[in-house]
Amino acid sequence: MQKQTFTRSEEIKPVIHLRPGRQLELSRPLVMGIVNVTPDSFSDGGRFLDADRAASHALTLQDDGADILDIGGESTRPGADPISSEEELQRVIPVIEAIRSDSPDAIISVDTYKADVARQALTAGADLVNDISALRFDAEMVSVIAERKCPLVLMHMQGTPQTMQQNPHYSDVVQEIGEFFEERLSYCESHGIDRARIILDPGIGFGKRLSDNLEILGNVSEFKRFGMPLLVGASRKGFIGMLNPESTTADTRIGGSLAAAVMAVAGGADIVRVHDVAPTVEALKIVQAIRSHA
Ligand code: 8Y4
Repeated sequence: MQKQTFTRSEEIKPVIHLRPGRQLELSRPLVMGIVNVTPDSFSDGGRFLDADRAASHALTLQDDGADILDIGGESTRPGADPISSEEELQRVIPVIEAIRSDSPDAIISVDTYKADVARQALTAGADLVNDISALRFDAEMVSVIAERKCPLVLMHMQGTPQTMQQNPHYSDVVQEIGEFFEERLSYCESHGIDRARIILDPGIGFGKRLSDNLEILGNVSEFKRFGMPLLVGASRKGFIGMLNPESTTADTRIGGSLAAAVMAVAGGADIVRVHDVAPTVEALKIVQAIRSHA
């Protein structure tokens, strides 16, 4: 049965503006592929080999259909230790440069909460900044984003990566994340960051219990009230392992990750951040076909 008489082309097609002449169209769910640039613990081939490996992984993810490549040098897994900005720069800058030279049209995001890293990554060719601290960990970050006029992912986290999983607690997790977004948006606005460049992210796994993660993924649509792009990252996270402890597929939690990505998109997520790009792209094509048929 036909539910609406107007055509889809009459609907507004939101976009995120990147540097002049480049934009991200949100007319279908987008896939952000995860590229970790961390030293290979099994060899001491050195930084060049680490960067080379990461850059070729990034290009594979792009071939697999990733719309955005998210390059990160510091692990933000629960309990992971921070690294210096010098160390982080030496890891991520060569990778961004290599991707940019091999693939001039790639859309590159830099996963960092450090202003120095964001600044130099943008100069090296990154298009947007993915800051898990939502501009709270480095006081200089807000001016980098305001000056460069680049898009920014504002992610919710309770605590810090070192402490966040020690005793997370909410009385209403969805409401509290919404209040956090309000506060961070007014901070951005008062520092000259245009709302049109901001992407909101509830931060699955960042200071959240299993029940909090399920509550968020079941209520993604609540965050649509901001009228802004939404990003959700659930890929391979701990809550999937809790629900599927015997998950085999090379320990990737792939089936669980696909289910979480599909549920997030069904709730209105515009971008999903994933490790397994090829199967996610396959799954989201079917989601999109079902939605446009409706
Ligand atoms: C296995 C591998 C298990 C990785 C867990 C993990 C998000 C993010 C991360 C997110 C945004 C992660 C940098 C955590 N998660 N950025 N970053 N949103 N915007 N853990 O959800 O992938 S790192």
